[in-house]
Amino acid sequence: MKLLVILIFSGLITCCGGNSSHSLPSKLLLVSFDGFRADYLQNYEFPHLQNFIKEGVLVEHVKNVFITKTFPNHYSIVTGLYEESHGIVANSMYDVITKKHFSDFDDKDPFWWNEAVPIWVTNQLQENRSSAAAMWPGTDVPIHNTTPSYFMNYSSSVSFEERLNNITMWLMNSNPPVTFATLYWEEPDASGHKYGPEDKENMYRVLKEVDDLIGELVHKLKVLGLWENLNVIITSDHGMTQCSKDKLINLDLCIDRSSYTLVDLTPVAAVLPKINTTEVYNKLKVCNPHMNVYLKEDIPARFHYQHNDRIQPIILVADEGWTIVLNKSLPKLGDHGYDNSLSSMHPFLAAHGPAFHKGYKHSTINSVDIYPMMCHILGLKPHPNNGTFGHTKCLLVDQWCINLPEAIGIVIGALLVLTTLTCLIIIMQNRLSVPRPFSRLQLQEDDDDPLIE
Ligand SMILES: *[C@@H]1O[C@H](CO)[C@@H](O)[C@H](O)[C@H]1NC(C)=O
Ligand SMILES: *[C@@H]1O[C@H](CO)[C@@H](O)[C@H](O)[C@H]1NC(C)=O
Ligand SMILES: *[C@@H]1O[C@H](CO)[C@@H](O)[C@H](O)[C@H]1NC(C)=O
Ligand SMILES: *[C@@H]1O[C@H](CO)[C@@H](O)[C@H](O)[C@H]1NC(C)=O
Ligand SMILES: *[C@@H]1O[C@H](CO)[C@@H](O)[C@H](O)[C@H]1NC(C)=O
Ligand SMILES: *[C@@H]1O[C@H](CO)[C@@H](O)[C@H](O)[C@H]1NC(C)=O
Ligand SMILES: CC(=O)N[C@H]1CO[C@H](CO)[C@@H](O)[C@@H]1O
Ligand SMILES: [Zn+2]
Repeated sequence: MKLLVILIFSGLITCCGGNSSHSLPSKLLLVSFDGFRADYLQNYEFPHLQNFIKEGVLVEHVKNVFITKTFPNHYSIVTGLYEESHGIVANSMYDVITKKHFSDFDDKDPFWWNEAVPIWVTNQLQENRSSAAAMWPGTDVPIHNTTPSYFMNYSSSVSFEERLNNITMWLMNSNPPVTFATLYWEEPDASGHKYGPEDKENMYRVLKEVDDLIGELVHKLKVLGLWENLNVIITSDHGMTQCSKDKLINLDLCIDRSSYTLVDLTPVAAVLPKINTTEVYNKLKVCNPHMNVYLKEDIPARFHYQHNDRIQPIILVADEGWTIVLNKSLPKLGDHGYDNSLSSMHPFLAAHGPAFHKGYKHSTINSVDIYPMMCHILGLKPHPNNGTFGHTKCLLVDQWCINLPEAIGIVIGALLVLTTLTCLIIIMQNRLSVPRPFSRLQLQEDDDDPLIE
């Protein structure tokens, strides 16, 4: 009895007293290692990343968005939107109405980005908060007239150390405080393209370098005293698959180049016919069995890749590992961009910090679910999006979650217990109802239990 009272009392004290930790604004650092295929984690060693996961959470597969390319997927992570809804539908785009072009080297016109509001902009519109970016597609563009308060112009020649130094400096010394920050790194994507993911020897070396960078990141955060209070998400935009010179689809064998404009090439080609769409479609349709050809209106709904002017009238989707070319040899040994239901296209997600459980593993979420989770951590009201907050509840300490297998287990368990009890009661009643001539009242025992005094 006394023990119970003490327990209840201490519970009241812990939940109603000491709210100092809640008054600090939550901070979040979002890190992307481009092209980090989910199963690299199973097939290679990552001592530093595994340590990070041991004290945090891991989502083994993140189902990303179609097309599984870099710019579109990075924008989906920070907006929670499918590509047709955020407007960055490829790394290379053409807008028929304005005749504007977009490419990864010419991406600074806000026109392309303004169909959505990325989280760093929303974060900054809240009182006394700023955002910082050590690169991330779109962070050097004034989207809705707003860049992060602190950012770098994109340049692949800035070292990881410099990106890390500057982003941590901004996280520490800024006023108003930086509560949302991004960090982007080009590997293992660049090497994945160059060697192909099946080149174990080279990928081993490259992935060890990536793991060492994660080690540097954690070390730096610890040295600066940021580690305990900062939430850190490490994820990626897409995976990588092996390509081959024997898996080429040469469009020149099927159709004259003069009859269409090619806005994007492989593995998803965006085709803008010059005169007769039906004619171009009919020729491409029979071009190669390892390529699906869709009129815009027939693109499968599961791709969520249709309702945007920047999606061209015909798209060609190569089968996994196949490369679309214009009478050329194989350009790269590894590629991505394919169907987002292929597990080779999926990245992973790991997270650590006060918002996350410790030592929890989860099988899968969608990349669009990351946005509502980040908004929750930062206390921001999310813009309308395609993610589901409920999918990430199990990762978060302040949420009550129960996953499906557990729920089924509990229901079955409860049913078993109920059935057993019912049977026991029936048996007991049957026994009691047998007349017992010599039964008499039992003396009531003193129920004062000395143990709980
Ligand atoms: C913003 O923060 C600064 C410094 O922390 C403080 O002086 C100022 O009053 C704050 N402004 C608002 C509107 O909260
Ligand atoms: C990083 O910070 C240093 C020191 O403030 C500055 O000189 C440098 O230009 C910054 N680097 C980038 C890429 O912005
Ligand atoms: C980015 O580049 C633009 C144009 O080259 C320049 O005006 C601007 O100062 C640069 N911003 C930063 C943060 O380096
Ligand atoms: C492909 O290119 C070669 C020369 O590089 C040329 O001889 C050949 O005709 C071309 N084939 C097609 C189908 O355009
Ligand atoms: C387009 O091509 C198809 C098939 O070749 C043909 O039947 C149709 O008449 C053409 N339409 C126009 C507008 O030229
Ligand atoms: C995705 O979210 C946007 C914004 O709420 C909405 O307009 C769009 O219809 C959604 N897409 C799907 C497939 O639900
Ligand atoms: C017990 C305690 O620390 N209470 C604090 C909770 O937070 C409010 C506002 O941040 C403070 O005013 C209380 O003193
Ligand atoms: Zn790439």
